[in-house]
Amino acid sequence: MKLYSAKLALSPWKVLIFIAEKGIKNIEIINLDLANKEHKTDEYKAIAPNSRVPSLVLDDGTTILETSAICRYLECLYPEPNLFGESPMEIATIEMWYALSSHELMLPLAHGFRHTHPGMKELENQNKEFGLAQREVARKSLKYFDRVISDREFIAGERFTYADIQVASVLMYLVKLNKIELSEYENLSEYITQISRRPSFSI
Ligand SMILES: N[C@@H](CCC(=O)N[C@@H](CS)C(=O)NCC(=O)O)C(=O)O
Repeated sequence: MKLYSAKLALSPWKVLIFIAEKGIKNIEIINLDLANKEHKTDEYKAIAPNSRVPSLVLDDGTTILETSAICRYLECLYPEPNLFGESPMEIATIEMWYALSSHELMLPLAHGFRHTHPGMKELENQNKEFGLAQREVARKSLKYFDRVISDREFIAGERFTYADIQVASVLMYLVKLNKIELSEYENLSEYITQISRRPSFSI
């Protein structure tokens, strides 16, 4: 299998964390240079028509796009350690926190960054006003997630799951890029301190 990835890109980083948590060794990592638009070539578009990373190409040439779809596929091939839940309630809880954090935290932070940062001009049809408004939405969500994490070690229950990969990577990657100080959110800061000790997060 081949994983098309990119250095310093959030979505592929989540898959790399997932792979490290599982201890999967047989995936070749191919890094595309997004700044040089290596993801916009005809050759890569034949693999990923949306010109996005990550994409996972199987040995028979089949391609899987989308971070969660790739991780779910790998979870089926490598069930241990389980990261998507075991009981019906646990599966639903992980999915719930994944979806909530995607819509209410990751997207506003991503828009806040992509629509305001000069370095993103080439990749985004920027609307600064929209970006700044999304940043304010993100601040409210950060407050909400700070309260949520105040009484627990992990976002979706008693153990580390895919929902933590989502929330922690988003916080580590996108908060600073929005010129927001994570230290303003005491409980989230503590959560990140703990999660970042996991070896999978140092890749
Ligand atoms: N929903 C997709 C998002 C993938 C995505 O947006 N990847 C970014 C890197 S983090 C990308 O390829 N950006 C290239 C561009 O914007 O042109 C997923 O979860 O895999």
